[in-house]
Amino acid sequence: MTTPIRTQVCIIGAGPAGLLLSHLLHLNGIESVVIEARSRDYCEARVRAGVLEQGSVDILTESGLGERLSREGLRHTGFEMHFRGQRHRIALDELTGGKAITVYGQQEVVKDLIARRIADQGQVLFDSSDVSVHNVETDSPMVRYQHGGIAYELSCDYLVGCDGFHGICRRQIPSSVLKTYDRVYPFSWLGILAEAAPAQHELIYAHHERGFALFSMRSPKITRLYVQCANDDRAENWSDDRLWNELTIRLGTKEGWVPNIGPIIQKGITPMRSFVCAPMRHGRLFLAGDAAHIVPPTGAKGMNLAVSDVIVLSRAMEMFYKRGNTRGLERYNDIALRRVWKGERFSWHMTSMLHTFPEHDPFHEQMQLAELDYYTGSVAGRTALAENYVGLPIEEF
Ligand code: FAS
Ligand code: PHB
Repeated sequence: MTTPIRTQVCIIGAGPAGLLLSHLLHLNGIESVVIEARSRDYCEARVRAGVLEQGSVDILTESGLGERLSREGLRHTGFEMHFRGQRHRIALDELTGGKAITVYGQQEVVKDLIARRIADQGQVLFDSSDVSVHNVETDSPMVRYQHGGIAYELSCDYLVGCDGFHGICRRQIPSSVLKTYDRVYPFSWLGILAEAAPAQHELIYAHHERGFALFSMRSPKITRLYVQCANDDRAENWSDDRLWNELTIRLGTKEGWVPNIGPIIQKGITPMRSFVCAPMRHGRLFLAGDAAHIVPPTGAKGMNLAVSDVIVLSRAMEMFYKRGNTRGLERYNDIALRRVWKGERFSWHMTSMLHTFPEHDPFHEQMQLAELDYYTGSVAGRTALAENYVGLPIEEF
């Protein structure tokens, strides 16, 4: 016995993409239901991205989610690149007419979005199971799922797959239609959270002959750090001493800057991948966020590309529901994909420039150092880095 129900937009996945889409649709009077496999606690506890582009900060602020973000987020007007033991600052605000990035953990964004959806009586169905997708090529897609021990059949006008890289929605696009682009890198990142006051207030991306390292932070008391490691490496292979020794060598400068050391409270390994699927629409199914694309985190683009997909899609749905105009829905795939590919390019470029590759010979390393010299040594080069890092503009329909 299944209970038939209906909504305007069904969203699968309560990560940043699904939650933000539901919130923006609500503000435009469009009804949605979010179906999420995991618990609320699980979704709020996932430690992932840390950097918000200017456009992500703007949409959260403009849509009423800026209070804690402005109070607890760390606004950065620059970041540093270290190589040959020297530091090079990229002055984001000077190079982009005042834009910046904000360090604010993805889990904080998710907490703010969930709290607001609940406050607005939004339907976010955590702990859903047996989720399946049907009829996406008709004008009434349908989702079957179990929630609270009851089986439901949810019909909708549009279905949006915000279910991440391992979700079910991408698979609804026939293999005769779907094209995928995939690059798995020959290394991973070992990330740690440490109870240590950040030794400086801006992020550092470091190229070193021993491998890449990244210095970031979560608060005035918590430092976030990453080291490049082998794909088959494991967090337990890295003692605290080995980690701090490696981080100090790779991030340290000739003038003596080193990160502060403290108790490590979280360790985890993240593989590195570039992935895109096209199209991001099939029939009445749309894909947004990691369901459609993955980037190596070197460019801090993952969550931000999910946000920009959702900004475009929410504008398209507003155009349809308020004015009966389908132009935005028809243009979503082209506009979203064009910005995704530019995010993929920047993430691939930062990854290629900063990491050691097993197949690299001395010539490759000189090319990396020449790239780093060029991009930090000229206004044109620094501007190219800065405008990508703060986030490229989103096209209008
Ligand atoms: P998400 O994966 O966040 O959310 C998808 C949701 O769908 C999940 O809650 C999942 O439970 C749910 N779901 C899946 N299948 C379902 C089903 N069948 N039914 C119902 N629900 C289903 N990005 C950065 O910018 N910087 C970083 O440092 C960074 N680090 C990362 C580290 C890790 C380990 C990972 C995995 C990703 C990292 N990312 C990083 C990228 C990450 O932030 C993503 O870009 C971001 O989570 C994308 O958000 P969503 O598209 O909403 O997908
Ligand atoms: C983080 O703070 O987790 C972070 C910052 C910048 C990146 C990736 C991760 O490029």
